[in-house]
Amino acid sequence: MTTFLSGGTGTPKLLSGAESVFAPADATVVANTGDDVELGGLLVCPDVDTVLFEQGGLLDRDLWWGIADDTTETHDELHDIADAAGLEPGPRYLSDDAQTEGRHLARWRRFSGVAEFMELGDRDRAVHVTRTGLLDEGRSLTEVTRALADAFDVPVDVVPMSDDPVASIVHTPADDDEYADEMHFQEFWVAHRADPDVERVEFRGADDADPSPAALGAIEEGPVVVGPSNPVTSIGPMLAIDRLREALEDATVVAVSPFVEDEVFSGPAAKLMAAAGFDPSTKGVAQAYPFADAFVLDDDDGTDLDRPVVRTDTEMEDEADAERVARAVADALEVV
Ligand code: FO1
Ligand code: CA
Repeated sequence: MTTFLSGGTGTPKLLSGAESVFAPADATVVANTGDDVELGGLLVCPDVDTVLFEQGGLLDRDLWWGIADDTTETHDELHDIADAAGLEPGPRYLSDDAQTEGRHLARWRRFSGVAEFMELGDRDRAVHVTRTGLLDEGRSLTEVTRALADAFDVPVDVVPMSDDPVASIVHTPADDDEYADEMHFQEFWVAHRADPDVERVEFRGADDADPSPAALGAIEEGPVVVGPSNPVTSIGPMLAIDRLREALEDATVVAVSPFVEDEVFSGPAAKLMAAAGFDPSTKGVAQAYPFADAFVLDDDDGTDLDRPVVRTDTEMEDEADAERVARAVADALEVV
């Protein structure tokens, strides 16, 4: 067995070429759910879905989210209606009063669907309708994720880090008048293109969240591969759940740095790392993962670490690149 911890891009990319190195039938992918939002009554789980769509062969590989060649008829109509009715475009948070109790519902990740601020493709939306409906019927997010994996013939076991809601909340400086003092990660990333200054990142709900039994079991069984994901917003939510972090401390763990020294391959990692008190570099990744037993670094990355290192070209453009990085991960597992 091998357990992969995944965010939205780096680890799904690694998995795209890993099957000759790590047999899919023996792989469990624990997906971050700190990015999840409820939008227009639908629970959207971006990181879970990127793994499902990549492994199911339907991912949009230009964006690394959503379904390839999806249409946006419903999304466009939502905007046309809002425009015609003179309704302000989103993000539109729902009021406290609008909250209904439900296991997948939590006010701080609930957005109105009016002028939907994230683009949901039509086929993608069908996934969210199915997921939300099954949750409303009383199934856990783990069960629902496995049902969706079956639907898309996904060969790996994909499980959410928790069945309980956790939300990555970005705090901005109080003296900055341009933006609200706190916002959901998706508002920071999609609506504001990572422009706000970040003071800290909070994983709201993590103190009360249990690990999903499947995620905890897979980490305990190990070994664990932390893919080249954002240590703060992709892996941070998992580390904020005490029992997951403790299980990682006891596991054999290899981590792939998403940096080449202080250059990051994609996304807002550097800014978020600095806000979380880590060096925005490979050195900071090692600080963020004190439980990691070895690292895979790019061969242009000369960072001197206190743990074993395997080097390869970690830039992944295609499946052959991903296979090369997967082999380096397997080599790193040999030396720990
Ligand atoms: N990212 C965007 O930049 N703009 C979008 O409109 C958008 C919509 C969206 C819908 C479903 C989904 O699963 C992901 C979506 N993403 C969008 C990606 C997402 O914001 C992030 O890249 C991940 O949460 C980071 O892992
Ligand atoms: Ca390189």
